[in-house]
Amino acid sequence: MSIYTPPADWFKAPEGAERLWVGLALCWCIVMSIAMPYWHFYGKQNPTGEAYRVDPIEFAQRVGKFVETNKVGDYTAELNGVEIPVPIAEIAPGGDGYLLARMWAFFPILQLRKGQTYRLHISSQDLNHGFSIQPLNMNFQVVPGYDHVLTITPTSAGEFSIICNEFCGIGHHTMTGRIIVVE
Ligand SMILES: [Cu+2]
Repeated sequence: MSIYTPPADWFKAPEGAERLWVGLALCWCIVMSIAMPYWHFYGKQNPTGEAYRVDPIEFAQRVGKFVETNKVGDYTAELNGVEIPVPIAEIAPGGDGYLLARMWAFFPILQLRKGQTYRLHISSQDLNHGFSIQPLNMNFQVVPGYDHVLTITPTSAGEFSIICNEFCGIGHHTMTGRIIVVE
């Protein structure tokens, strides 16, 4: 209950400049509301992919097995002046490959062939990480307990960096990985 009764004519329809600005804002709201579904269907969006529940330890074991059977070499990564060998694993064309994200690295280095299609399983061993392939505009969340499956077909050869773009602690800025695409 108010302390006094407002006058009966308290509401006045906007007029003049106020009317113009409210009208402009309303038009823009309508444009943006149409743009959202439009961009969903016609914009170059990242695919949502598939996701399955997985136990983080079990996923790490699958990654280990994948690296054991598909290792083709070693890659020398450098961190703070220290050289660290990281295995390179090649995914069989049309097959399944595994990538593990953890504080603060991606494991292993993946090798792919241009024009072949792969199912790439990505998960995290500890906490939420990001999976962003540079310099492409691809960006995904990597959540522990979920096996995120991306169906990918590399269209150009070269070395691509993977960076984590979800802040994941003190070593976040060093969390990088690599995908090698060969002809
Ligand atoms: Cu991370």
